[in-house]
Amino acid sequence: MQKLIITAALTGAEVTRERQPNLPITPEEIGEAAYEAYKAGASIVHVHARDKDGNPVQDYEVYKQIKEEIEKRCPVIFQPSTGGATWHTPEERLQPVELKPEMATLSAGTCNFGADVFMNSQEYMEKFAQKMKELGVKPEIEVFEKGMINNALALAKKGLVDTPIHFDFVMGVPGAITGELRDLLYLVDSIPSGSTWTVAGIGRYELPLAIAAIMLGGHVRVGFEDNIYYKKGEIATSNAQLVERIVRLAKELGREVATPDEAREILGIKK
Ligand code: KMH
Ligand code: ZN
Repeated sequence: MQKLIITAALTGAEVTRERQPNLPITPEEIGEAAYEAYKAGASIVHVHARDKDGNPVQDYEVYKQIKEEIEKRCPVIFQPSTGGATWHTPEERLQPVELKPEMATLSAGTCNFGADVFMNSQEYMEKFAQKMKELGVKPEIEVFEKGMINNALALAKKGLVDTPIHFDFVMGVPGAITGELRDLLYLVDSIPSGSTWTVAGIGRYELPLAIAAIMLGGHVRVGFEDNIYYKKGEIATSNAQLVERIVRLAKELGREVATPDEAREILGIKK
């Protein structure tokens, strides 16, 4: 089995300081959280930018500062979001890709997202994929529903996404696929062999899906974007605390944890 790639989704676009007092918001705080997560065992950090008031933004300049704050601290893979928040325009969402990060997310379809709709038309999926290909950015295909796998395969067929594809199954967003084990098995069974996949279980789904991914040969995403609790009723103290638990579980289950360079090799990212 491949070594386990752990992604820390540090901030997200939706969680507030009111709900999670330890949420990193400024570029310095995100840089420090990335370093702590890296020391704990994360090889990728998935990042959303915020302004000074904590509002989600997709500004090139803020992502540039975050990238610098991370890179001066550690060699973890920087993976900015092109999903942003549901109200961001596609043009805003694409801005961090101009930084030529090693990776970026690429959402592969439209779905309900709580009370909102997360819009990803075919036109814009193709534009995002084209831009990432041009700039040599490895896409992580975000899958919120099974049909999004088909959309990603269509992008690959058109030559806009290279194979093997790396998928992230985001499971448990209200309005999209739930995070039951049967849902995960269905998604894993639906991707071409040779693909890589990680799972981001939302809220209470985070831990059971992570354990399943460790056992099935997938990879794991944890962090405040997806889940703010360590356990029921107990707020997590840091993103690193959530990463540490995955490292402990992986050791118990006999799965080695990948360094950032090992993750690059598994994902086919040239440094
Ligand atoms: N915040 C969500 C609407 C991504 O980062 O690529 C979209 C999202 C996906 O978080
Ligand atoms: Zn995200």
